[in-house]
Amino acid sequence: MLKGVIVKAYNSYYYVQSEDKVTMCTLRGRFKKERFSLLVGDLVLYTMSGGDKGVIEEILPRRNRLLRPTVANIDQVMLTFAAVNPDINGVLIDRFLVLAELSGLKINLCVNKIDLANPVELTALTDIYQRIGYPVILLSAKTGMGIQDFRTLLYDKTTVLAGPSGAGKSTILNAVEPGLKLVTGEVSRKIGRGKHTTRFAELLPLAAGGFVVDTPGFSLTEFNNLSELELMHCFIEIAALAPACKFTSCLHDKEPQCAVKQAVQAGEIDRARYHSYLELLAEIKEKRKDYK
Ligand SMILES: Nc1nc2c(ncn2[C@@H]2O[C@H](COP(=O)(O)OP(=O)(O)OP(=O)(O)O)[C@@H](O)[C@H]2O)c(=O)[nH]1
Ligand SMILES: [Mg+2]
Ligand SMILES: [Zn+2]
Repeated sequence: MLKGVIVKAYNSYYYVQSEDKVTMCTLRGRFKKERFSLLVGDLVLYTMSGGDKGVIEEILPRRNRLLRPTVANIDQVMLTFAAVNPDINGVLIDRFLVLAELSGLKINLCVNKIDLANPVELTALTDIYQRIGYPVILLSAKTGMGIQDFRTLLYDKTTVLAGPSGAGKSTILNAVEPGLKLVTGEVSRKIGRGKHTTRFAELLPLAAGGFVVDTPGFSLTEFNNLSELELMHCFIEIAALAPACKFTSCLHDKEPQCAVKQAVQAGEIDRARYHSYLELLAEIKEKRKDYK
């Protein structure tokens, strides 16, 4: 049997890549009921069924899966922002980070369009995240600055680019691998709003080895079904201190003898991050009230 990875699912065919070859595969009958649970990124065993088509015989265990877009077996997420247009800010980063942290995947912070940025202001912001432990990658897809290093980070991995619309995700990927020819700019945005966009993710192969997933930008407004505790765990530097609080149920808001609040006072936890956390905590509480 041959082993490959599903790079695309379309019209009840699965496109399975093995080495440099992509084979259109159907699913063995006994798997049919699992059809909708088979994802792009899944590793499968398949046989050739005559002609150039294949049949998927076995689905190998899945390491992880991202919900948006639904892709399996991802190595890392590049959370991508523009330094300018749309302007980056801490609250925006923090909101996207909450969603990204929920996936449990390794997260890198990419800031694109540094050709337009004020380096001093940008560094002040990115330093906050670097101190927490997020790798920060500065890029300009336009001038090519940082693209070579970025390419190195993608080598032999499956990487998802996610972030606000207009950040330059598709432009970055085109700079990394010109053959991808992804749609960028206003056109991309118009398609994104239309009905006929490919709603399903695709693994795009890199010549050097590895795959990337381009995703359409989305705006973050609400966090559905997120509990206070889940939120807290998405702020990794806050969650790390929580065990030192007096109350095990401490949400680091009004509670006394709170190690997190002490760390904010001492300047060990960034105040702006803490405020983002409180703001989101309040949103969750508010939403709960609405449902009652
Ligand atoms: N100045 C500058 N402009 C850039 C850079 N990278 C991308 N752009 C521009 O930013 C705009 C948006 O780029 P896209 O690559 O379409 O952004 P995206 O993140 O893929 O957006 P969505 O697909 O809507 O999520 C385009 O007009 C690009 O030309 C950069 O490094 N510097
Ligand atoms: Mg795009
Ligand atoms: Zn606390």
